[in-house]
Formats: sequence, structure tokens, C-alpha cells
Amino acid sequence: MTLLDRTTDSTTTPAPLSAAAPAPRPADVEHWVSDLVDLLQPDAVQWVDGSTRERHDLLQLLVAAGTIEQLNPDLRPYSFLARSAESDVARLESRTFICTEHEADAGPTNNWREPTAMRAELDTVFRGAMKGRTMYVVPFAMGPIGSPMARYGVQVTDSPYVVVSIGTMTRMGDAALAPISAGASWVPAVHSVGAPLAHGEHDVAWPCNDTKYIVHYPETREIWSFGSAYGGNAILAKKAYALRIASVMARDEGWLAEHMLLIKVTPPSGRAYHLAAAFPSACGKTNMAMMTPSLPGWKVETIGDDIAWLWIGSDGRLRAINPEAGFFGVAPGTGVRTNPTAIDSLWGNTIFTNVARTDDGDVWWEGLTDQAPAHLTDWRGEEWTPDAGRPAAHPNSRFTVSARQCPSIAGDWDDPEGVVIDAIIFGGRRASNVPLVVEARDWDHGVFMGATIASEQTAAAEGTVGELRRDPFAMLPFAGYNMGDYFAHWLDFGRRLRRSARVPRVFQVNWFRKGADGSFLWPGFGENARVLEWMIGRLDGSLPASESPIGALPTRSNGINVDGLDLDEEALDELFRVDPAAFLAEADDVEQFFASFDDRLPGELDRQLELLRTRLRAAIG
Ligand code: GTP
Ligand code: SPV
Ligand code: MN
Repeated sequence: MTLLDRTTDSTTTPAPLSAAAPAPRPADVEHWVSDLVDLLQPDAVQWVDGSTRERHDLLQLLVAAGTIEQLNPDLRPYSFLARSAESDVARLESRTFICTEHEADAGPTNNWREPTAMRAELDTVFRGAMKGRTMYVVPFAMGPIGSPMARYGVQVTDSPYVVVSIGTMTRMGDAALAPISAGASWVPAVHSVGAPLAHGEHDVAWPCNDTKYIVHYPETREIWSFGSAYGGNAILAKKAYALRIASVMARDEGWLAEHMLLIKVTPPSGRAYHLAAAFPSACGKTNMAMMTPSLPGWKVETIGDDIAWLWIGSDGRLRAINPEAGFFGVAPGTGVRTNPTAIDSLWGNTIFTNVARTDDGDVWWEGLTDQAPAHLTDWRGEEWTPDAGRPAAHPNSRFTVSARQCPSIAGDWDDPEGVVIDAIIFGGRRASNVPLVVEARDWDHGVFMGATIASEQTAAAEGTVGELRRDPFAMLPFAGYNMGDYFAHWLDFGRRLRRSARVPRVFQVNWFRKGADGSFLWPGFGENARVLEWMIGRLDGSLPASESPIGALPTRSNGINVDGLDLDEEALDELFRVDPAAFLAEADDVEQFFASFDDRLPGELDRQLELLRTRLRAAIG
């Protein structure tokens, strides 16, 4: 498959496409768009319909503009490589703002700005920002259209790369506009790369601006993003809406919007379990979501890899949907040995961003194969050989692919009623202290576990990679309100669950504990199925546990199945070692962290901290 030959004069002033049967345009959306035209001053406006033809045209436009290049169609059909500007490679937490009337409502973990002041500032920033460009109007749905849990939005953007990305990550176009026309409420999201073009000015391959803003007004449910075309900064349906704004909707409406993968696990017994797991960015969600279990007879199917919306169904059970429709996954480390399902998903129809290109026009990144090709073009577009002394792919390089292409996608992944959740898992990247798996004593203790997760920073956002920080519920960059109130919401949610059918169990995992030589103690990936086996043994009551001060651990004699693993006794001991002194030191750190929430910290979490300390002191004797 190759691109059709097409003249490129449309790159500067594309004419609006005429859809065969355009969806009715809701008056309130039209009105908003017309106000934005006044502010942003685009050369043209194009309402996105979500058709395959439209996507094809946009991809051609992007190729002509040099933003993406087509990969070798014999090796990677209908797939493209984008190289971003060097300054636009990850989420920018320092430029992410939560604007609430009162600072305390954003809380100590968010960058707060006063809304009126921010609006005035943004008015200047956005004025004329789309000059010389087309403004795309992009209706989208989060969740299966028509689901009681589905929520809608409209993003305007001047980046065709962002439009095609939204097209993969959400249900986009006329299908999403229909419920909005029928009266469904929608969240407005404004996005500009912030690079207006003067008349006749030649565009760059990756337009963006050194000044960036990712701004949220949770009280009026609006999103404004400027200066970046990268991932979570620009695909506003994802982190900005489905987590930051949705977490506020969820607080107000009594549900949960979480940074969680969703899987269906079927043991040889045949009874299926659904699990939700929250790990911070680049800490293993996509890999767990697509796990190929190493245990014979076990099956893991994918429902979601990044975001889950959870609620209590009319049957009283905890239910969840994946509001997204695609995967924006970390490329490095994704290989045939670690994640064959992802590799299969990426056979074609995929956009890769900031990976390396092979000489025959395919992609490569660290970890795709054990041995690097002898020559590559790196993510910056420079010559690369294995002795270059730098990675060929950016550590936060990504693939964007439709969920439909995932061979392990579960039959019920887009069930409008969601799936019933049997257990919740929290995790992080911890070289020391935290055992491979531990079970919470009850829901409230589980909330304490989630609230105190710490993880080493990754390349998914700016900052020092490897630095340990608290990342409660893996939501530090994504909670749209005061994290103390968020903890209280989780506790309250548990109280409501207790009144209903069954409260899910809560576990904590850590795939990343290291031995004295600095290497990972646990093989991870498909072998994590052994941890799932233990959890399910706990759920169905078939496996015992041994109490520890931090929660229930697998017993030595009837614990994690390590048959066939190349794991010595010493490593196994270290994987489960709980050092009370080290945890007491951590408790002091947690106390400080909790103190930052002042009177917004629920008393129950203070109580949990004191209970933990009492158990730890008793263990020291
Ligand atoms: P976001 O998309 O940023 O939210 O990331 P994610 O949580 O989906 O992380 P992902 O699964 O993409 O994994 C990030 C990195 O961790 C990749 O380089 C993986 O290869 C690596 N990783 C994932 N699971 C494991 C594991 O079990 N063990 C080890 N050692 N590494 C893992
Ligand atoms: C993350 O950083 O958690 C991601 C990637 O999933 S992004 O969409 O850029 O936020
Ligand atoms: Mn994520």
C-alpha cells in the first residue's frame, strides 16, 4: 500500500472536506467554534468526521509537511514515523495547571493558578495562535458511545498529527457528535501548537512553541493547551479529560477516574477474573495489560492499558470501562520476548513517534531485538551505530495503535456496562524495600497503600529519571483536585461498596526490586502471571498468606509458584524481605507527605499510618 500521489498546495490552506452526510452540528458547539475563530484566527476550519478517507488525507498532508514519513509498506503497512522537536518529547508537569477559585481545591500536589488571571494570560497567548493554519474541530467520545459511563468532548486543534492521534485513541468524529447533538454534555478542549505562520512562511516539520501550557479549569470543565503536540500534552481526551477533568466529575458524581490498566484473567479452572492496576507512567501498565502468561493454561486478555473509569453498578458491584480506544505505548523495552502481543499489534496502521528507523524503512528501539542493527537513523534524524553511546530511540518514544489491532483484546473490552472488578492493584518502580506482592488487610488499608505509593521517575515526564517520589494512586500528575479530598473520596467509595455486594481485594506489587548487583531480582513480564496466580488464589480462598507489618505476604511453603524459574533462594528471600526499620523510615516520609494536605487529609489515613508504625515497632521488638 502506498500513498496516492497528491499535490501539496493543500498543506498551507486545505479546503474544508465535504462529508457525504455531515452530522448535524450542535448550535452550542458551533457558537463555541465561532468564538474560537475570532480568538485563534485560523485560515480555515475543518470539522472532523472520523472517516477512513479523512484520516488518509490527513496522513498525506502530514507526509507532505514532513511531520511524518511513511515506513516501508512491505515491512510495516500503512505506518508512519514522526520525529518531534527535541524539546517536545514528554508530558510537562511543571507547565500543567489546575485553576480553581480557591488554591486549596487544587491542593498541594498541583500547580495552581487563579482562573481569572490565567484566562487573561491565555487570552494573550492564544490570540492569533492559529494564523496560517487550519483549525480542526474534533468531536470525541470517551467510553463506548451510548454507554451510561460514556462522556463526550470537542477538541479544536491546529495539528493534523494530533487529529490522527485522537482518531486512534478515542471514538472520534460524527459518531461522537451525534449524542452531543442529542443533548449530551461535552467538555470543550482548545489546543494549539502555538506556531502561527505569517503569509507565505514555510512551516517546520514539528511546529511547537518553547512556551507551553496545559491548563485545566475543573470547576467549569474546560481544557486549554498551548505549545506542544506531544501525547498527553496534546491529545486532550486522554490525561487532561479522562483523568484530570474526569476525576472531578467522578468526585461529584460518585465514581472513580483512574490511571489504571484493565485485564481479564482466566486461570485453567475457567472462571474469569477482572483486575484493575494503577502504576505510574512507564511502570508497566501496557505490558501487564498485554501479558502473555508464562503459566500453562492461563490466559490474560486486554481491556485497557492506561485509564479506567470505575463505578458501582446497579447490581452493587464495582464495574469498570476503558474510556479509550487505542494505545499510546512506550516503545523502548517492548520486544518479542517481553511483550509479543504489543509487537503483533504493531504490524501496521501504526504511528511511531521518536523511535529510530532502519535502513530498509522499518522501526527500531532499544529492547525491540537483543542486538541493535548495524546502522540506524536515530530519533533526531541522525546517523546511528551501536557504538554511538546514546540511545537510538528516545526513552519516551511511543507507538499509537488502535485497540482493535491487539490480538489479546477481550471480547467484553467495549461492553457499555463494563466489567466487574475482582481486585485492585497498586504498583510502582522501587529498587528496594517494597516486596514483589503484598495484600492489603482491607479496603481502607488498601487506600493507605495507594496513597503512599512511591516510584522512581521515568522519561514519561520531565524531571530526573530514577528519583524517588510519592505518586499516590499513580495519579500525582493526573488528579484534577486536592489529593487529600481524592483520598477521602476513595475511602467513601469503599464505605459505599461495603454496603453493596462485595468489596474487591487490594494488592500492591513491585516488579522492579533490585539485587546487590543492581539487576532486577524478578524476571517480570509474562512471569508476572505467577503473581496473578497468587492473587487469584487469595481471591478464591485457596492460598494462605503470612501476616507482615505491611500486609499479607505469600507463605514460604505455599506461596508464589516459582517452578521452572531460574531464581535462587537468596533472590526469593530478597524479593519478599520486609525490613521494619526501613519501613519506619518510610513512615516518617509518609508523615511529612501527609502533613502537606493539612486538614484535607482524612483522619483514617493518619490512623492507618499509626497502625502501621505500631505493627512495625512490634516486629522490631
Ligand atoms: P505509560 O504509558 O507511560 O502510562 O506507561 P506504562 O505504565 O504503560 O508502562 P509500560 O508497560 O509501557 O512499561 C514501561 C517500561 O517498563 C518498558 O520499558 C517496559 O519494558 C518496562 N517493564 C514493563 N513491565 C516490566 C516488568 O515486569 N519488569 C521489568 N523489568 N520491566 C518492565
Ligand atoms: C503517561 O505519561 O502516563 C502516558 C503517556 O500514558 S501521555 O499520554 O503522554 O501522558
Ligand atoms: Mn499513562
